[in-house]
Amino acid sequence: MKYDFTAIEKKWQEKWLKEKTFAAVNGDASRPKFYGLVEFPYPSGQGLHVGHARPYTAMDVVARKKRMDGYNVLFPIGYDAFGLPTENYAVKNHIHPAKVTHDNVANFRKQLQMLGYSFDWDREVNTTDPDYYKWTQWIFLQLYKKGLAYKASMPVNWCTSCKIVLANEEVVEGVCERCGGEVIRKEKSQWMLAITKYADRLIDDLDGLDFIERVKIQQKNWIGRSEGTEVDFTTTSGDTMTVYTTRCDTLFGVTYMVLSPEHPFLEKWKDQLKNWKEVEAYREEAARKSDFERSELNKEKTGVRLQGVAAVNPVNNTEIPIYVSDYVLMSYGTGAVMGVPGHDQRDWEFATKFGIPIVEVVKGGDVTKEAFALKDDTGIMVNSGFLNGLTVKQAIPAMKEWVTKQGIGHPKTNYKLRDWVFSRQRYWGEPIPLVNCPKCGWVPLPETELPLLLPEVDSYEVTDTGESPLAKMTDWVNTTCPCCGGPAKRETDTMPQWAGSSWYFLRYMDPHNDKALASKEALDYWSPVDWYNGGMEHTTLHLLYSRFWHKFLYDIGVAPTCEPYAKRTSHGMILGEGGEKMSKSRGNVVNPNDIVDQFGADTMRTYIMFIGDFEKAAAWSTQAVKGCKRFLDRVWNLAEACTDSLEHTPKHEAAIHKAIKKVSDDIEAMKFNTAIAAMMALVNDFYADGCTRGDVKTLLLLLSPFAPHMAEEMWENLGFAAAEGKMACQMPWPTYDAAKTVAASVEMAVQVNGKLKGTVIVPTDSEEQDVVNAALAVERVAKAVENGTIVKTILVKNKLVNLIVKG
Ligand code: ANZ
Ligand code: ZN
Repeated sequence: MKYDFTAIEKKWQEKWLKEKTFAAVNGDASRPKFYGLVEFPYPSGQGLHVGHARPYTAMDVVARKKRMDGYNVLFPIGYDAFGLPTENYAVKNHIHPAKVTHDNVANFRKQLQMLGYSFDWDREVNTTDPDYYKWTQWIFLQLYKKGLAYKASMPVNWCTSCKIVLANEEVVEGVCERCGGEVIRKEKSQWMLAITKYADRLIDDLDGLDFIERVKIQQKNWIGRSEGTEVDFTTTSGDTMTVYTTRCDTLFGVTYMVLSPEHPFLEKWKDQLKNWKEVEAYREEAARKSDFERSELNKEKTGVRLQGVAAVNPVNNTEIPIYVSDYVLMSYGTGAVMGVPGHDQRDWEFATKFGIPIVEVVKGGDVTKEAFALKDDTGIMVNSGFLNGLTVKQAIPAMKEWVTKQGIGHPKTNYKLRDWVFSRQRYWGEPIPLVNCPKCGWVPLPETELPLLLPEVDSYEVTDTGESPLAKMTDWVNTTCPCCGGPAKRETDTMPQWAGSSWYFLRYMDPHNDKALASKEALDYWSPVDWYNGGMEHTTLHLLYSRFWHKFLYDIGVAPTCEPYAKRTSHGMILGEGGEKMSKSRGNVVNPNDIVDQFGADTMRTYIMFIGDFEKAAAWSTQAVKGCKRFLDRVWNLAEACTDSLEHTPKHEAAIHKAIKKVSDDIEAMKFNTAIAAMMALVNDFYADGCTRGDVKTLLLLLSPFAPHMAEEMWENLGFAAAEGKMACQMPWPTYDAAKTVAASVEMAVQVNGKLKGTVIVPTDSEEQDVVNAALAVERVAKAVENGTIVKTILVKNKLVNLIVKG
């Protein structure tokens, strides 16, 4: 019989869909639950990418095995469909973004089904569906009501080409992540979410989670908790200038101060500053740079010394100059720093350029050549009054205590994490359900009025003032205040794309609920997600945002657990043939449709799991795809090669039990490639020594998570479906007998003085003397030792014996 993968795959996909084979059952108490999650795709016009296929196939393999292990498995999928690419495409082609989304989703769905993923298709979600975004808006209102959503005038990143405000994370190396355009800073009133209030919990709660270490580290670094001190310096203007430092031990080494160009003191000191014009020009120059450019370590330091105001170092009452310089950011700490050129390299460069004295306060380096910044805190304090002789480690708390007692400072924790800029001046996002009333201020819409639908507009272009296209919809904008009934205006900004993906995993638990984002029963039953696999690129944004929303939902009694995901793993990228990133411009993009047409979905799935270590990047190889196809062809032909017996071939018994153990363990550990290698080896054994229908039966069960269509077809053809009354995917996962995983006998290499002389078959785990006796029975070995004496025997158990012969 020919392996007609096209017909076979279509047949089983239709059956699974029709029979809802992979439906998860809410509330089933008879089985343990398993919730496996993959990051839902953005339905772009390009369609599904092989980069999706890797994580999706992996979790599909896990989900299929878990079902066979007896779990009630929730393995859902949906579409993260709001966002800029669709909107930009809609603008360009004059098609409504909803239509674009609909078509792209239809294409994605088809492709996902074509790959045979065992998703529960009745739980599909789409973030642009009003029944879905109703709850995104509802969560936003709860955040607002708890004071965690607030409006602030912020210096924001403004992409001059997209004409849109970008979140910090959308600015990559100083340019717009989306279009590569120039990013400048602009003041704009924005909706903000107070994620920083959750910073400590977002760090501390990582301890209890089974996240791969590099994910934990990245999250911690992104949040960037820093334990330091705020210290007040008096100034000759009578103001108190507060700085943030992690090194208060170096206070005796402070020889100047720096304000960031946006610091409000500059404006305030306008009249006292003799060189205001110069300062003003410097500020304008700085405004044109991004924070990224400004904080680049190697850049030439610039700045202006303030003429007319100075500061006083509180530890020695010395007057020191104040500068304005763009290496100090307004968005961190207090926007002001104390300059310690002896021990901070940026300060050293600045002081050297401006001729500021450099004082050594920690012994060990040569501060005339560079700043002495020890990585550890064992350095000894010098030139530092009451700190002299202490180590840095001792001096920090001592100085902290001193400034606190003097009433000029206190311990302070800072974070790199900023509150989340939540407004977008765009059309294709969730409308923010708030109304601005001249009398009542910001008023939330009553929850009964949700969803607040996105109105139809004629053009989706942003206005050049940077306002959302919704601002042009005066009929929609002008409304009545839900509070006083007077005339009021709707918010015209929409939510960022991160909103819908911050809680979608909860909606899957109960996707059609119109009373709540999900019922309490569903949330209690399925929470938390047992295993979430996704890309490393989502570690700091999506993963952090969704943990934040989930913690908030936990705090208000909606979510039953304080963390959404028990386990997080991450896959490596799929690179093009030749190891470069896949891209249109390189012309090396592999389209899953082509692979499926040519080789079938089962080959595509097997190959993408076989491609290499799951956590590492791997390059596409058409040659290796063909190799996987050959493997499946060989499996297919076993149906005709096998004998009718349902017993395992005695010779294969150990190999089969070993393979079951290997494939079982490897799937749990995401070592899919070695699981497949084990099955390939088993198939080789079957061909070498013949096999039974019983041997093939076990193989099909092991193979079914990887190549499910072929497995079902052969299962049926070999009569197992009829005999068991079940599809392979509904069978219990095969079990192994640990004792049987050990073969009764092994073949060992025999060497004499390191040279291979032959092999012997001995009982597994044989002792040295038994192996030597068996070896000496081999003619070539006997000859080689004939004229000497064995002075030493080297035994590598079950592998090799080496006889050292002299004489
Ligand atoms: C004096 C000092 C001496 C510092 C020394 C460091 C080494 P982290 O660890 O990242 O929190 N700093 C504070 N606010 C700043 C701002 N708005 N822009 C640029 N730099 C700022 O870094 C804290 C250190 O970064 C602070 O400690 C301060 O320099 C600087 F030997 O104060 B330090
Ligand atoms: Zn009102």
